[in-house]
This record gives sequence, C-alpha cells and structure tokens, in this order.
Amino acid sequence: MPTPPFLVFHPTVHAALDAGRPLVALESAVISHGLPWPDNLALARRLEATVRAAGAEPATIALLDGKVHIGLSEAQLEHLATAKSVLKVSRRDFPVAFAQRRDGATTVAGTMIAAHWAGIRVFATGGIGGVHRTAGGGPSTDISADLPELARTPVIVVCAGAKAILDLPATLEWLETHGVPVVGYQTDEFPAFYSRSSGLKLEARADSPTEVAALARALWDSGLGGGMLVCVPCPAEAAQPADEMERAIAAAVQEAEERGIRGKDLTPFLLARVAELTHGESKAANLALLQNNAHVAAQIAIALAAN
Ligand code: PSU
Ligand code: MN
Repeated sequence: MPTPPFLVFHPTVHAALDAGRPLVALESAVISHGLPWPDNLALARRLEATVRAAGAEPATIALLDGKVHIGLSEAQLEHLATAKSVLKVSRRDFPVAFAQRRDGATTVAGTMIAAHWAGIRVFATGGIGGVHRTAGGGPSTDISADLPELARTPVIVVCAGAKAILDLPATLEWLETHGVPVVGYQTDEFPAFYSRSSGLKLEARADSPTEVAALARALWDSGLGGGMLVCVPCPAEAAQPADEMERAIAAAVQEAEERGIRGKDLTPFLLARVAELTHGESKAANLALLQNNAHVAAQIAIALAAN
C-alpha cells in the first residue's frame, strides 16, 4: 500500500515499521481535550515510556499544520498539550484539518484511521466513546464516531471499556449489532472505565497477549475485517467504587443538558466535571488505567509481531 502523502513519520517510528518491530499507536485527544495541563503532558510522556519499557515502539498520533504525524517529538507533544485552538479530529474532521492546515488531536476514531494508514495494528486508549445517556435515563441520540470506526477499521483497540459517563448497555448493544468483537482481558465483564465491573457480561475472553493476537489474526485472516475491542479493567489499586462515580456522573449529565452542551464538547465537559465532582479521584483512575492499557497493548503488539 503506498504511503499517503499527508503522513509524516517520526524517525524512530519509521525505523520500527521498516524493521517489522512491534508498535503501539496512542491518541492525542486525551492530551488536548481529555486531561488538564500539566497532567496531560506528563501522561503523554508516561504512556510512551510505558510502551518502550514493555519492548514496543510508541507512536502518538496528531495533526500538525494539516499533516498527520505518526510519532511526535518532545516539542510537538508539548505544543499539543498547551495550544489553545487544537481541533478534535474524528473521521469527518480530517478534510477540514487537511484543507485548512489545522493542528488537530485525534480521538479513538481518528487515531484508528491514522494508525491504519500507517500500518500500525494495535492502539491503546483510556475508554472509547459510545452511546451517551440522557439526564432522564436511557440512551441519547449522541453516538460517538468511535463506534462505527470500530466496525470498519482493522485495528485492535485496548481500553478500559467505554467511558462510564456513557450508556454502557446501549454501547455494548451497538457493538453487537455492528459485528465488533468485544474481548474481556482476564475478565468476563465489560469494565466500567473508573470501576472494574459493570455487571455486563462479555461473550469473549482472552487471558494473555498471545490469545488476543490469535483472535485478531482469526478476525483479519477470515476477511471479516473491522476492528476489535480489548477491554482491560482499571488496576484494582486505582479503581473507584461504581456507586460514588455514578452520583457524580448523573450530576454532570444533568448539568450538561441544562447548559445545552452537545456535540464534540460533551465528552470533554463530562470528563472534566466528573473529575471536579470526585475531587480528582476519577482523574487518578483515568491516569492509572491509561498506563495499564499502554502496557497491555505493547504486549499484544509483541505477540502479533511474533507470528
Ligand atoms: N478516553 C479518555 N479520555 C478522553 C477520551 C477517551 O480517557 O478524553 C476521548 C477519546 O479521544 C474518545 C473521545 O475518542 O474522547 C470521544 O469523544 P466523543 O464522545 O465526542 O466521540
Ligand atoms: Mn458525540
């Protein structure tokens, strides 16, 4: 496959791809829109270090001046973590970013697309987007572009489930309808992001990186295509009790509705508000699970590269 002309590879990423070494893609929306300064920059560095320590090459993905960067320098990371007018880039935002030469931070959907362009098959994030909830209870019509991307783009996404601010049952149903394999990593349940359990059972389970790699191979060799979601529960020492989180989430969802916050602003608003309402406890869990997912993703990338 020819390399699209709008891709710019960081030299270490380029070398790893050339040599067939394992790589892990990392998103940038969590840096620009998901976490406050300076936690965001510290986290971005820590995720890269975690992937490296596990024996794989990290590739943080973002747009700079309308080009898709696969792997960022230290200065570029810092720019993204501090710049004010960074576009949140999902599938539909790429043409805008290209034509208008914007700086952009990629969501799960955006990062999957770019990782696929670059030939990277494993991607670590915190929690995917999904079906939002209404303050009255039940699913909203706001459905993240992350979900259709999982149904179409062949990348393994390692996450701690869908963000708990969402309607988790509706999100799982959507994934089932659209044929996305959802695999519990050393668990039989769909994790609830900040909490290890949601009470929602999963049908597929893998207990090792090799087992995940075998599932991905089976998916792609069969020609079925599409992505796969690997769900890793938040590390026990950082996980939060679901009922406490639930109170903060319900309050944040209610406030978002009252203030008319929608579209791409909704998820960043909810994440920030829940972090405030839980006095940073949710942020600590968010950071811990992101790092753990990066570690597991590196192990999966190594298992995939080995056969
Ligand atoms: N997970 C986190 N923090 C985040 C996100 C995910 O722990 O900030 C971001 C991801 O980039 C995800 C996006 O793709 O939120 C979903 O946004 P939306 O609901 O607008 O699709
Ligand atoms: Mn949305």
